[in-house]
Amino acid sequence: MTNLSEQQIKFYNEKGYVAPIDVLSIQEANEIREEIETIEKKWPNAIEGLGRNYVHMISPVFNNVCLNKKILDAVESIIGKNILICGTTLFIKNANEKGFVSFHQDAKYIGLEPHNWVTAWIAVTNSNEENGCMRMWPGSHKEDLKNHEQKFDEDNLLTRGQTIENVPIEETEPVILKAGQMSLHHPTVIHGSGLNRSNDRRIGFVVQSYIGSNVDQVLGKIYVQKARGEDTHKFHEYSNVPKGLMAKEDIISWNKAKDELSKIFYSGATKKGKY
Ligand SMILES: O=C(O)CCC(=O)C(=O)O
Repeated sequence: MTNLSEQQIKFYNEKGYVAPIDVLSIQEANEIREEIETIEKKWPNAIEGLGRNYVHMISPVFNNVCLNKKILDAVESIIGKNILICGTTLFIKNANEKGFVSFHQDAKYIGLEPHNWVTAWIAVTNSNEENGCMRMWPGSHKEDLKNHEQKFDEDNLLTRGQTIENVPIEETEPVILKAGQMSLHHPTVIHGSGLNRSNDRRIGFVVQSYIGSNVDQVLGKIYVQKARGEDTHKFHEYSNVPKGLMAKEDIISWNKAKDELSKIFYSGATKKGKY
């Protein structure tokens, strides 16, 4: 078993995240990057904007990562044995672009209740302070949801540019990962990330999120896949398991799932962003 150790669970409970956790080999991480770059070449723009979501529905490579035993063992230590995959997102920061992620709490606009869920950020490339790794405000998950300003900045990788103001950077901790490692973070921990100042891309494949089977979606409809255990509550419809890379029938289901997700992301918002 590769469950989290007692020490790692204590760290997560105290800080709202835990890292680094070794889950993939460098070859497996490179295979994900190759899959991304193959899609980008053959289907330009397909995995940009809203298309960066639910990519496990159109590629067996991404889907298999979501079902990785080491990842699921670690996730089980936090949310228990009945685990569903409710979404995936590619967070890509290209070299020489101005992408950043403002400080926010995932639970603010995502509609997943109760908070028996955890986000797995899997490093496809190294992720460090130079290329804009995530920074966590340790212990912030113990507080209530904060006010977020909806800024819709052009370079913000978040849907609405949702921003918690006045986070003391000096109190935040960088989540430094090598390709193939992952971090797990809590639905209410305050986190964000800065610019990529390196000459290469920074890529995170993010399972957003693994949810316990007792977690409902209160803002709309999501498509899930069973990862482990039993679906005790049967709240959600199931997504397809991809038949191949960009298979025709998978693309139809993918488009439907992304449209529903967009309704959740912009529920109550005055306008839509590019994701
Ligand atoms: O990739 C990033 O820099 C931020 C990702 C993020 O906010 C998340 O996974 O919740």
